[in-house]
Amino acid sequence: MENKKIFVVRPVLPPVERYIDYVKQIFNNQYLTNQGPLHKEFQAKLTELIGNDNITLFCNGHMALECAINAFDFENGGEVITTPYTFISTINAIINCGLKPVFCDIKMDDYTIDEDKIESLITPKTVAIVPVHVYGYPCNVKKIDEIANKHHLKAIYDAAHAFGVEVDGKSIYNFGDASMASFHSTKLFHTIEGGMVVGNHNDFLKKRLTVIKNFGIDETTTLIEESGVNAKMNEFEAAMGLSLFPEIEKIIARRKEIIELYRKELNIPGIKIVTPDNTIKYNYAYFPILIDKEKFGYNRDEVLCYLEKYNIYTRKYFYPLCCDNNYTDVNEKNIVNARYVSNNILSLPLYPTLENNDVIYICSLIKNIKND
Ligand code: T4K
Repeated sequence: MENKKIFVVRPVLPPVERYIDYVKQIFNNQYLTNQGPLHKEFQAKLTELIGNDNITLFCNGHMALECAINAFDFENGGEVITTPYTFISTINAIINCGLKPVFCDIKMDDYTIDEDKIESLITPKTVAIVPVHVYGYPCNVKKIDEIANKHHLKAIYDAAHAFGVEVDGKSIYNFGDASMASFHSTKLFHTIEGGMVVGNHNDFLKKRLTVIKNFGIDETTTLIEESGVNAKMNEFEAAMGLSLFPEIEKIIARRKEIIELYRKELNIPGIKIVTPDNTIKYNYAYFPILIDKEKFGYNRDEVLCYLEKYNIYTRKYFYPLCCDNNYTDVNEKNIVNARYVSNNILSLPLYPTLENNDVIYICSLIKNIKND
């Protein structure tokens, strides 16, 4: 066991024959990218699953989010209320659109943006709210959508981690003005690299994004409507999504089993594990533990280093905070919880092929940690 390396994530893969069958189709029809037949088939499957046909596919989650924000044509310098407790992609997408992130604190019970603190950060310059369903824990979408409507702001969710999550029996992607998904290889469902934007209210976003992600070319008029980018999903990526599609429920079920085992084994003082609200359908995307040194005896960095000695590679998702760079400002008083969580959180290995024995081994190392 000690020589085996265990990473925080291993990509889930479909049966290789299934992927090869799709690749053969690509070779036969010689359509490799630019909204080919597999792209269309994958989009149709997602439409059915999510119950929304305003879906646009992208080459990755980052470009999906950046293009979604861009599509609303916010005035340069507009303020966007968001969380510092996320992957840096969220903040870079806001900044790359010429906007300014304004950081709001998170809640200690699920690390998502504190909806009760959003309104106090709204100024005449605020144009949007970009909350993040971090680890797949859903933000308070109903309250946030209400605030956005009341103040005429757009709610654009970074739902990179939230594939498969449902609130009130409907996909999480059906809240807000738009949501982005990441289909990166490290996600529970993926297309190698890939992403998606789901728009709500009408098909404005889908039309806009289809143009923006294709250099700004509007194929319906052959006009170049605006300066765009190249952010299209290719056929090999769509093939991976189609190959993994039949596995989604199995993947989520196995992740649930692993998390339940972790929870049972790690029921010890000083280790806090989030319990998502039982009214939602959760996707078991990550397994973060919050370590309280006073009660546990060791801090997060000590646990990380100790596990590494035994070839267990955990990750500090999310440290440092996304406001800790030289291109954004922050009021430290507004991010007290985020600062604490970022300094004490550790994501443990989680992927369907992780064996129960591996989980028990990781937990026994944590429980028996010592200075050696
Ligand atoms: N918004 C949020 C909230 C996000 O979390 C992300 C991405 C985005 C936006 C942007 O979405 P994308 O543009 O990525 O679609 C990873 C992922 O690259 C990134 O997708 C993800 N979030 C972020 C949280 O994590 P790293 O730097 O931790 O990945 P890496 O390469 O170190 O991989 C982690 C472990 O996984 C490695 O120890 C080994 C293993 N691994 C990884 C890959 C890629 C494999 O075994 N095989 C593989 O192919 O960023």
